[in-house]
Amino acid sequence: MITLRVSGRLFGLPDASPFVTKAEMLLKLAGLPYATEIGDLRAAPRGKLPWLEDDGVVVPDSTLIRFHIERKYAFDFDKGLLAPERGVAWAVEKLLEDHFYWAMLDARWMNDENFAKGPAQFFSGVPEPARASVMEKARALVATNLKGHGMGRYSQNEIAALAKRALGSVTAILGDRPYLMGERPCGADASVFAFVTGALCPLFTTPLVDLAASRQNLVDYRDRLMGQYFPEMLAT
Ligand SMILES: N[C@@H](CCC(=O)N[C@@H](CS)C(=O)NCC(=O)O)C(=O)O
Repeated sequence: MITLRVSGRLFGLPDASPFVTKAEMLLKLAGLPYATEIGDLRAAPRGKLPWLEDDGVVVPDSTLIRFHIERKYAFDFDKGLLAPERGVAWAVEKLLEDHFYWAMLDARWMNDENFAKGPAQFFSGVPEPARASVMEKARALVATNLKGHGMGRYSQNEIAALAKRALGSVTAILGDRPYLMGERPCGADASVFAFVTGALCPLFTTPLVDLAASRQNLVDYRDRLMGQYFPEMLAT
């Protein structure tokens, strides 16, 4: 029995966290039956979502979840790809996860209006009067992490320029193919779908939405894969 610990279907997205959406899509790509349950960050093995429980084995981190599926279920997400294609797919995935993600985090957490519409919802269970100070502490930690990563040291214009390059690279590699590397989905499609969908989320006021929306192949890709892997989201 596989249980994926998630943050939940928030902001009109399959999950508030792109890493959770990625992990859920990996399970779908591998054809594994699973259930989802809301995960409490305080119980998270590495303090982050997602994590997976598979017959008593606990696996933190979306990439370690991929490795677990590859190993335990002998599933090759990149079957049919040549070595250079596997290399490009991995590079795109990490461009989005370890670079573009921070631009998205900055837009959602550091902008007051976006924070109020989005991440503030994470704290709705915190009783008053502590809620405001708990939220401020969490935002301060995100600001510190953004500085530690480096993205938080750029101006808003610079972040937008970096995000534009990142999305432009994905657009160019995807071209008019149905999936990142061609006719079949590969492992990196789980990340591409998660991050493109997150970038296009209309709830947030950020240049990322316009940058992603101006790339028609990204919009079509999001719509196509949403219908294929998360059709229930289209009905909501
Ligand atoms: N490398 C991790 C990243 C996961 C991650 O950053 N999750 C965020 C949500 S998008 C999280 O749980 N953040 C909570 C925190 O940092 O306190 C993965 O691939 O799963």
